[in-house]
Amino acid sequence: MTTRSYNLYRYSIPVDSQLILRNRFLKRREGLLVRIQCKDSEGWGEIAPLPEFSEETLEMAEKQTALWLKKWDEARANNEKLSLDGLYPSVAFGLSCALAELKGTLGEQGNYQVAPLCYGDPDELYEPLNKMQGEKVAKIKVGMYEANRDGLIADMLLEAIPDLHLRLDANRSWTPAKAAMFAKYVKPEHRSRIQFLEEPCKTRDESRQFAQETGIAIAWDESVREADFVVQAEPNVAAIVIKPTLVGSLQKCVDLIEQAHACGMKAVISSSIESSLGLTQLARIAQQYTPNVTAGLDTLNLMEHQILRAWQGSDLPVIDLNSELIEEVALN
Ligand code: OSB
Ligand code: MG
Repeated sequence: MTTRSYNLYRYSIPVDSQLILRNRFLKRREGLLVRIQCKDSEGWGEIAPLPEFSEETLEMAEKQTALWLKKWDEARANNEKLSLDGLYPSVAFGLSCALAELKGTLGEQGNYQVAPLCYGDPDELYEPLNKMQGEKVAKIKVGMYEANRDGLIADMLLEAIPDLHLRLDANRSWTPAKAAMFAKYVKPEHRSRIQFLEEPCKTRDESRQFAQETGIAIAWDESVREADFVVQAEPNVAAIVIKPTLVGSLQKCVDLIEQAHACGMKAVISSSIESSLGLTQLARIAQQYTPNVTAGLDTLNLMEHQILRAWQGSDLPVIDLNSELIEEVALN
């Protein structure tokens, strides 16, 4: 009989998420870390529902995780597998990562080259862009200020840095008129260097229309998580954005990636503001399944600490299980 064991921890670390989550404040990022062990191997996973994005709360996720772990332990007698079907996305994702580490199916190597994020001041981009090797790609959150200002900034950057490619993210904030205003300020000869603009408008049809009228490629992000979404090749749709914490198990993410590739689209692994533990796993997933695509994982610096594992090249302090910011969850 094999021996299985597990632990569950809850973390809470200060975060400045205002810029990413727009008007939705989040002062601390809270989540769960799960460790499972079997014989000599162990695996870790992060389960961190993102308030306002995830449907499950941390409490719901914690209860479900505790129950799953108990059943997983009970299944050890006959070395049974336990399905992840029906679990909340954050729970399925975290547990699937822990299982993948345990089984050794998640590669060690990560793709730590991320698209630097800019929230308003384009000058912030010059330094990280200068350090980038290979593809020079940055991401700007748009739709927070005037659409013409967003257009001017994008155009200016594309003009100033001739080998720059941009990703933009409007999070469905524009009316068709505002989206058109943005496009008006981006010179036609610069538009092909916009890799994609995530979800410009409130509806998918408005976004499609925008792309068709402006020649600016778009990407689906919020749409990917909607029940009626199917991955399909469409004119002007360059990519789908995959946020595993909001999507579900690693297998479900891999299925989406494969569907995107089969349609000739990019799949971009993206952060839901996980701690460095989850974020480094996302970098490994990106390396393994989307090796030639720069991932959207530039969110570590919103946090004051890293947890257990360090992001390559980051000098943010790393806290361990002895920290008062991490607490073991009592399970029975
Ligand atoms: O709008 O894509 C978003 C992070 C958390 C919640 C929503 C979003 C994000 C990001 C992550 O933008 C960074 C990225 O995708 O590059
Ligand atoms: Mg987005």
